[in-house]
Amino acid sequence: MKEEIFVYIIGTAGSGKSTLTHTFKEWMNIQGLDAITVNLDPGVEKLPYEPDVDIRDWISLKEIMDTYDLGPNGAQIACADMLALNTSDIKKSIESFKTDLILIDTPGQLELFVFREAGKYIIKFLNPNKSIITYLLDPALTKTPSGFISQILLSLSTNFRLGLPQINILTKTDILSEKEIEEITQWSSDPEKLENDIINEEPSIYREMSEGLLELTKSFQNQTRIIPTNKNNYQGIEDIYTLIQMQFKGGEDLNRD
Ligand SMILES: Nc1nc2c(ncn2[C@@H]2O[C@H](COP(=O)(O)OP(=O)(O)OP(=O)(O)O)[C@@H](O)[C@H]2O)c(=O)[nH]1
Ligand SMILES: [Mg+2]
Repeated sequence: MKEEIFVYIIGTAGSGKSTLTHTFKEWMNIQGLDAITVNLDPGVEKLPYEPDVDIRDWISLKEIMDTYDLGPNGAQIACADMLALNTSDIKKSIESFKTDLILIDTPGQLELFVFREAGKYIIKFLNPNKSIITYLLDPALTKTPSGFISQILLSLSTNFRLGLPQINILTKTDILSEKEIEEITQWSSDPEKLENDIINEEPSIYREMSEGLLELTKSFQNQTRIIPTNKNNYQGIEDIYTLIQMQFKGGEDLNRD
């Protein structure tokens, strides 16, 4: 019996979603574990992996732009809404693989999947009870205390909107110094440090605004923990896999081949 756990890989544009999809699948293969990749980005031209299921087989951004005379942003919105019309075919295609882990690479702009109806609809249609979100934090947006809080708020907003178990992941750690990685992971586990550090950041309005926001992030403390990863090795992937296991199987390993 295959597990069919759906892992939705979500993050801001360029945060490393497609790269993590690729690295995660490679790691699963090396471990002798079963997984497939699903590309839900109709506009992507080049992917670092060969998707097993690909939305571009049903929807093409270029075609939508031409047919409806839309610019790239309008066409992305139209495509996101059209995703919902193809869920039945996508589901059939995924089910034909009979696999344990389904790694779903979502469209570039987070709001297309998280805030429009289609994302929620797809999750519900595929399997809401066996779905988990991995939320990617891009170092470029996470390096300062205010950037970190903004990213955590976006992660919480994603969590609130989709209402699923969620794992926060810091991508591209190879472009950060050891000190920066340590600082970001400390902010995620130690709200007092975050509070002290934001006090020193300009503009001073952060001091007034941050109190309520820090309280909010504190109340979601178990969801602010983040796992560092990067594309050059498999750092963090086993931890992500273990957290997925714990969520659905109480920590038991999926069947190895
Ligand atoms: N140095 C470094 N670069 C990375 C890493 N992961 C991704 N990148 C780079 O970041 C850029 C964006 O990566 P993608 O995986 O395409 O990110 P994405 O979130 O799928 O991007 P969109 O779908 O276009 O929003 C690419 O140039 C990647 O090579 C990493 O771990 N380290
Ligand atoms: Mg991508």
